[in-house]
Amino acid sequence: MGICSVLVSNGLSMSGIAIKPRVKLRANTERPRLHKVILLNDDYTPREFVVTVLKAEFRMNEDQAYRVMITAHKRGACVVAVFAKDIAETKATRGTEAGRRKGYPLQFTTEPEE
Ligand code: TYC
Repeated sequence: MGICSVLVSNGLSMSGIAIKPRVKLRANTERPRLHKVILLNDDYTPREFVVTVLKAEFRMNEDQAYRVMITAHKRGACVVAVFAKDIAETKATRGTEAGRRKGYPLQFTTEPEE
């Protein structure tokens, strides 16, 4: 057999002759995108309960939580905060479940930032 072109871990071919990689590797410099946690309005969840959940899950004080709640109430939705994807998803799930446990349709969603 002639020179084998299979790459092995030391960057040499099986015959021990150095071979040029076929593809250019992309520099791994892109940071993972942050994800927004978004609070959605509904007609049933009590305002004070929304404030309580925001304080508990997002470490907000009363004023911050009230402002986010009232913005979602008036506009339909409000960005609560941004996190790494897995943290955003966990927080959104926990917030939604807190409402569900009380029988409320409260919902938090996530979406990637640009
Ligand atoms: N709209 C609700 C009410 O009038 C209160 C509310 C605010 C619910 C924000 C959800 O994300 C929300 N009781």
